[in-house]
Amino acid sequence: MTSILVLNGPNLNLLGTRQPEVYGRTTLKDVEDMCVARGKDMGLDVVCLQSNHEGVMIDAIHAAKGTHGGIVLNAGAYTHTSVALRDAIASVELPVVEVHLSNIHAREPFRHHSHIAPVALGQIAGFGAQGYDLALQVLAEHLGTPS
Ligand code: CA2
Repeated sequence: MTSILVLNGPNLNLLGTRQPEVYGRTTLKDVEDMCVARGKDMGLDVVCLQSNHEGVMIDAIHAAKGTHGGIVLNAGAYTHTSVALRDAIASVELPVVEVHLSNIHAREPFRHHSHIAPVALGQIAGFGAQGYDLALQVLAEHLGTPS
C-alpha cells in the first residue's frame, strides 16, 4: 500500500483547544484519526507526525524519501518563514500537498506568502480539517493508487 506522511508543524498540537473561531473545534487527534481512516478508504497507509521544531520537520521530510509516496504538509507559521523547509521539499522530489485550515489569503498580509507553494503540487486553504481529506484525494489520484 502506498504510504503518505501527514506532517503538521508548530502549534498545531493546540488545535481544538484555543482560537476555535479561527481553527475550529477539531483536535489534532481528530484530524490524524480522520486522515488514517480516509486514507484507508483510498488505499493509502497514512502516517502522522506533528512537531514544533523546524529541524525535526526537515528530518522527517528527508526520511520520507524512499519511505512515503507523498506528503500532506501543514507547516503552520513556518510556511511563511522557512526557506529551509522549502529546500528540504525540493531536495526529496516527492509530491507535497500544502494544507491550511484557515484561508491564509484572507488573513493578515504576512500569511499571504508561502515558501512551500512553489515546490508543492498545490495548496488547499480555508476548508478546515476537510482540507486534509482533499489533499489525500489529490495524492491518491496523483500516485495512481486504486481506491
Ligand atoms: O491555517 C493554518 O492551518 C495555518 O497553517 C495555521 C498556523 C498559522 O500560523 C498559519 O498562518 C496558517 C498556526 C497554527 C496554530 O494553531 C493553533 C491552533 C489552536 C490554537 C492556537 C494555535
